[in-house]
Amino acid sequence: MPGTRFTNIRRFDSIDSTNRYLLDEARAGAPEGVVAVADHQSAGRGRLGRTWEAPPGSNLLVSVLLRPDLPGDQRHLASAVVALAAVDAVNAVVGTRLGIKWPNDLLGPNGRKVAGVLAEADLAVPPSSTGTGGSPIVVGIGINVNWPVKGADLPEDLVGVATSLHELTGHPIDRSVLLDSILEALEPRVCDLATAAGRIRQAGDLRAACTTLGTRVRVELADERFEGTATDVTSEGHLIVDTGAARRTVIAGDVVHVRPGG
Ligand code: BT5
Repeated sequence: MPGTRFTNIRRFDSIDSTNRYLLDEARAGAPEGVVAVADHQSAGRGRLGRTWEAPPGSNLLVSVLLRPDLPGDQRHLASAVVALAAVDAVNAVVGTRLGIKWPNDLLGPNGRKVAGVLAEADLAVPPSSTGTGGSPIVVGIGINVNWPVKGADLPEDLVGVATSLHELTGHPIDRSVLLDSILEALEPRVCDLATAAGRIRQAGDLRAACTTLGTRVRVELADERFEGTATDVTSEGHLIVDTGAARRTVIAGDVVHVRPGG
């Protein structure tokens, strides 16, 4: 996208995972701003070993390589800026305002999942040899653009869970227009990651877009579950959950699921 750092766009008809590809590129020293976009992924990744489904030629499957100089406890903001850029772009291109279900889902007004974000970092990789920034974070997003429509061909576990921009608007959407809009919206947000004031601004935008706030949630960590009301997103991007007995700080990387509470 001209005028942004995202000018090196690598397109694939089919690949296992755009995140896997960019992590390998990062290990080989690729600079910030490389983008990988695929028409189909044979092994699309979700968080924690889960999979991301999309039939060939239907949805946006894209990853970006970032090298932000982020304090370790603020790394979730790298993932958040991609989610926020996608919210901006969907609003601009399609006129639909998606909400962010903390930590990494974009939901339609019907509460169904339109997109998921996956940030992966290999902390063993040194900062770029080209001198353009810090340790790499690959942030991938899968957006259900033209699939599913009317729930057709959905795997059983996604029925009533997934929706698409086509389904929400009633018409097909041009994926390349949406991608350009995301990269344009992402540029100033990534710039913000470089300063304390910018990071506070991005965390504020995340808080404003986060539809989890004010709702009852059940939080599943690897070794613990608890329920409470989600009350805030901190300036690091963490979720505050008030259990009644305590205000718990929930860190994105520790979360297995955040589900509606009873
Ligand atoms: C995510 O994980 O939501 C992150 C998805 C990231 C996908 C992108 S595509 C480009 C880049 N390259 C990759 O390999 N990955 C990234 P998680 O929160 O773990 O959600 C995964 C769960 O969402 C699955 O277990 C399913 O239940 C559900 N799911 C799978 N495909 C879906 C879809 N198309 N729409 C809605 N839900 C889906």
